[in-house]
Amino acid sequence: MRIRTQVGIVGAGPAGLFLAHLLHLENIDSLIVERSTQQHAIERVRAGVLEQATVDLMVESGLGERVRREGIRHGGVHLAFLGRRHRIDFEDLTGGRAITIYGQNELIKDLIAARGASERPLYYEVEQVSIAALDTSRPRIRFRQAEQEHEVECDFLAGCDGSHGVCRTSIPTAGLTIFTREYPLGWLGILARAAPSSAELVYALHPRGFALFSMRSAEVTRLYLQCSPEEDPDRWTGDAIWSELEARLETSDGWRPNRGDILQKGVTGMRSLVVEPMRYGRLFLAGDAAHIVPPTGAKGLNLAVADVKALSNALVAYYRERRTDLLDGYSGRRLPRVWRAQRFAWWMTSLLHRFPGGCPFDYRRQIAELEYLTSSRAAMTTLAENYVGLALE
Ligand code: RFL
Ligand code: PHB
Repeated sequence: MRIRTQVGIVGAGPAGLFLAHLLHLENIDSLIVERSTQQHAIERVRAGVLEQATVDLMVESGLGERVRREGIRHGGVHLAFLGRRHRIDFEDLTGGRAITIYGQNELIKDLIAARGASERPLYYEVEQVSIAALDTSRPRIRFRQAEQEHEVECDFLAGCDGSHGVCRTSIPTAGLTIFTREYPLGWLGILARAAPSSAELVYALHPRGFALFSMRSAEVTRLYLQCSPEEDPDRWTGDAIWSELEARLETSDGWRPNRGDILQKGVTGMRSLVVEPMRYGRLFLAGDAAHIVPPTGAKGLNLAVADVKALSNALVAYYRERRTDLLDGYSGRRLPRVWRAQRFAWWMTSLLHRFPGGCPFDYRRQIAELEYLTSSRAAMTTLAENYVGLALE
């Protein structure tokens, strides 16, 4: 079947769905193709920290109802080392800015509901997705669904298909430069039915490695342990996970996470990647398709939302006034902000993990940095400003 749309979007993660939503509000048509099932897209456990600007955009674009009711506002985080917790007060250090705990799956549910209400097309479980004619004025998406071949003729393509998608790899190698860095680190993450024992997140550096205490609600905690990127999560019993989390997180005042049933567990590897430019012809990359950050700075989802806000502004200027300057400037404006987040995520990762092959010197240096970070207002402000994030364009 041949289909025509204005913006063809590959991937229905936060980037693809949010872009489609912003375009719909401006009466711009789009079509989204998604490889996985709707259920898988909703259930995948990933990010939990929304920057203020992300929440503000949800509210401004009519998606604010549930996040305002169910999101948990946090005015700071704790850094734990040498058995003590130190609070970094974001609100005080950044003139009232904060973060909000709201699971990525909740955002996805809100966006799917908005897409449904728009009555514009969203195809799940598509196969053999390919994109073509990127450097013409009629780029295309081809895919199969339910034994049927489809070809979508578009004005523009948005590559929102994450870190393993087809859009980035469809760009001729001469058309882009990829900057990448692998870390010899992984996170074993669990979701547990246990009331959070701390009101705010705890990032810990322990001689045995990094650990993070986070949450999703008043009943559910989310915790992570540094491990090898090749770690098999099934090798870990529930008891072993809790003992290791307690060993790394417990502080000398007796604070520790509450134990509970483990609802989900998984291992994530860590990588930094930036694609330059974030555009090829009429294909625009956004979110994890354009850049991957290690999760320590909680930036990935927020960067994806900031990208699609900038991209939707540029597309609106094109359709309203036939202006192409914002489209031409999209990559150039986004990349400095992407690199700023990339630097922050790299720094948080280096500060808080024990690297394989690292030596006692490294650990002492990390402790010295943490001591400085938690005692100097200037240093705390640097962390706070970057963690709560920049205002959107
Ligand atoms: P996504 O979410 O990966 O969505 C891409 C979608 O594209 C689909 N797809 C295809 N569809 C059609 N055809 C193809 N050929 C396709 N190939 C792929 C996929 O099925 C998928 O549905 O990318 P997007 O939209 O750019 O969003 C990025 C975020 O998901 C990601 O950056 C965050 O989850 C990163 N992240 C965090 N970010 C934060 O801002 N705060 C956090 O607290 C945070 N914690 C995390 C995280 C990521 C984690 N993992 C698992 C990597 C914690 C973890 C553990
Ligand atoms: C999470 O709650 O999943 C989370 C929080 C902070 C991070 C990464 C993930 O840095």
